[in-house]
Amino acid sequence: KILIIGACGQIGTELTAKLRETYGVENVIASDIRKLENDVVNNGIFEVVNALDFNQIQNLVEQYQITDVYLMAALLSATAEKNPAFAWDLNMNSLFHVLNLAKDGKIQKIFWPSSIAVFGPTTPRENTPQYTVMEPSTVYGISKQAGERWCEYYNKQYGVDVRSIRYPGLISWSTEPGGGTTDYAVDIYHKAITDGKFTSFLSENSALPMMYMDDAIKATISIMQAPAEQIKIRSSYNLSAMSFTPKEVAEEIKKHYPSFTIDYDPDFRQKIADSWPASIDDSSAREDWGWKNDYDLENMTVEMFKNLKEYIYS
Ligand code: VAH
Repeated sequence: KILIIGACGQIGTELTAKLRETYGVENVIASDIRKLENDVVNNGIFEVVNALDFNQIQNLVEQYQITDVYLMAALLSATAEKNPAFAWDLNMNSLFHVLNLAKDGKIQKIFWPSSIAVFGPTTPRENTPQYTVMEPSTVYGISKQAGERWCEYYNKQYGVDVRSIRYPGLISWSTEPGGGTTDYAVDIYHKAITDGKFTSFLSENSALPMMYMDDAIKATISIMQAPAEQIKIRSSYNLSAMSFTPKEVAEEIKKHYPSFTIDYDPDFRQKIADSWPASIDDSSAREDWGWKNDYDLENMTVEMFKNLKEYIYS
């Protein structure tokens, strides 16, 4: 049985739907601090849980005889800069709670999301390798970097089966991002349909690694399904699909909406973006557990507009 913590978030929402489809509604317990009126809450088992409350999590694990936990509760990069102490508390202590449950033999397997934010201004920016300089300069990046170290430590010292991916910016038509630096790349598709124009909070040539949500969910489930011996890296795997700038995604959008226009008004998030890689080398994930992306900028853009028009703006 599976427990998802942070099931109502940007990734959690789509992950919950896919896990229910894959393993059966009765085998997936969704939880979040908020009980929203949405599919996560209405289409299966849902519990309110605070990811910082160890006893609440432990009780759920015992009540439902949970084996696998997906810990998706976190503060993202832009929000974390505004609330460093809380970001550190939430991002680290929720991880310790789950790692300790596994150490005590109460659960078997953990998925924990890391991010390209573990890299920093001193990291080689192009085709960033799996192993390289890592000096993150954001609170979010520091928490993800520290979390990776703890995951590897619990694996090596206590045999905890924890698996992790360094997600790039994620783009979905059905879920909204919640306070990240890559959020513009979702908003731009909505604004292309509703306004025909968009103001980007990143400058025109800010290249960042990105991925369509379907690929991210596929990677998450596939790393969890792989035999344990294939998961050779127990900190976190680089994962990549595409890389683009605001200008490049705008050009792609113009193929569908020729009159679409973009302008640029960078804010504090520009500095965060400038500290991150522009593109990622994910050959370890491809070799170790067979990762392969289905979407690039072109076919993602087709899917985004098709689904947004059919389901959101119909
Ligand atoms: C953020 N989307 O912008 C997240 C992500 C690639 C960065 O972790 O904070």
